[in-house]
Amino acid sequence: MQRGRFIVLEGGEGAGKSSNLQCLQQMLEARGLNVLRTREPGGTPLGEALRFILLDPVYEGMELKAELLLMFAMRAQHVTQVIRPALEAGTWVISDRFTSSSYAYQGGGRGLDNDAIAWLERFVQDDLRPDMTLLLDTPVDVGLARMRSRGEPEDRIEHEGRPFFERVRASFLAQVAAAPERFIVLDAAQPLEVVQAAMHAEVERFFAPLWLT
Ligand code: T5A
Repeated sequence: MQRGRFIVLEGGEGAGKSSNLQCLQQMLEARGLNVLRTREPGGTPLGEALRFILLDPVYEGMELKAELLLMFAMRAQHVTQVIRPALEAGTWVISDRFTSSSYAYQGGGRGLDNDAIAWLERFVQDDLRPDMTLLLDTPVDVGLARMRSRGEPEDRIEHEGRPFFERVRASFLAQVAAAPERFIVLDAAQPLEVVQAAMHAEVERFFAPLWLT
């Protein structure tokens, strides 16, 4: 049986990850593939419990290293319980965020050491890396305006100010510059139908050799 593929959607707040993940799922299922949709923080019962803690404003002032370690504790469970078994069973896994978010938020946003994040990445994931990461890139103001237009209370991380989110965006773009072969960047400030059409075309192109086998 052919191993499944692992696709991750990344981006800042309000970039449109959830909106585009649904479209991606439909596109892959239309090809007859089994698709598992998941998210981080979350993805398992333990991960969802940790998500609640990570995002609850009651934990304002959480130690930055504690935040990073909770992200990787969540990920350890997610990788072992959900992602690896699904890929080995031939299922395609599509995730709303993964380790690039740790580099962007805890590394770029919080200023933690990227070498420490890289060590945790190897410790928790061994050789598991996404086959493809779609970065939905928007100017920070666009994403924050979309997020706020939903009128929902802000979570602990959404409370951060604009400079924090500028650092997050800069980190995502630096990750792309360092490993362009691993990322597809989509201009997510465009209307949703335009973003989805671009995503569709990029995924078709990226996996074209696979569709032919
Ligand atoms: N985090 C996560 C870390 O700090 N480290 C880590 O390692 C990980 C994994 C939760 C938080 O955790 C942090 C990052 C986050 O702060 P989350 O649940 O993914 O992660 O949180 P958000 O990014 O805040 O999720 P959002 O739901 O806000 O953003 P989405 O999913 O990117 O956006 P979406 O699809 O819900 O769209 C937002 C709004 O915009 C509209 C949608 O209709 C919706 O109303 N929209 C568009 N409007 C116009 N044009 C478009 N192209 C649009 N696309 C979407």
